[in-house]
Amino acid sequence: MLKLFHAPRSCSLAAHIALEQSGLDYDISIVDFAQSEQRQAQYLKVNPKGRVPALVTDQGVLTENPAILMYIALTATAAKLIPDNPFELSKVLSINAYLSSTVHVAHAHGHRGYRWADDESAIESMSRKMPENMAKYFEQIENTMIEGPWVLGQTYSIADIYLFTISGWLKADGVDINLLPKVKQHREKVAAIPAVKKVIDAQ
Ligand SMILES: N[C@@H](CCC(=O)N[C@@H](CS)C(=O)NCC(=O)O)C(=O)O
Repeated sequence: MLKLFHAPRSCSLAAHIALEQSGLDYDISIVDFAQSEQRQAQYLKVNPKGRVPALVTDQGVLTENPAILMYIALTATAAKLIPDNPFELSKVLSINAYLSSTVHVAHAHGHRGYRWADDESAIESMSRKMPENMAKYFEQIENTMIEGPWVLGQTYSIADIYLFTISGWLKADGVDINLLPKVKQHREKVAAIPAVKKVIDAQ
């Protein structure tokens, strides 16, 4: 059985939703950030990066959201979480790479600037710029990445799951979602999916 190492309200929500929608058998193991469990030896044996998500499979451990989401989608073909068409599938990868490498990193500058700098004023400066960067990147998403109603138009995919997860941080990041009508509508539509509701309620 698959086992997801997950921290509530973190980016590992995406893998939790994908697992719930996949129909695969899975188990959740909570990593308690309040106790810094992600940095303790027991968890570092699972994921030496000290981050969630980590997905334990019968072939080994997978880390990184885009890889985990793709694994779930490719394993649970009946759930149709990725398109068959190569161009459309590559668009899913493109959006998920953008979310992971650009948007998530910009968000992390808000509270985890110590990853990139030691200097207090540099950390403070990164944190100050975070809302502006998140607003800029989400404007790109609003204008170029949501065909509507789903990211790929009529085809729901793991790009919707990942976008939903990261757009859930906008309020706390100081970005007004009302200025992003497509993103807002997308959030509402994903949130209404019963499997998503179930996962959110469980958080
Ligand atoms: N590139 C990684 C980022 C994972 C990541 O940064 N996860 C955060 C939660 S959203 C984390 O585990 N933070 C714990 C920490 O920094 O100590 C991915 O997409 O999976």
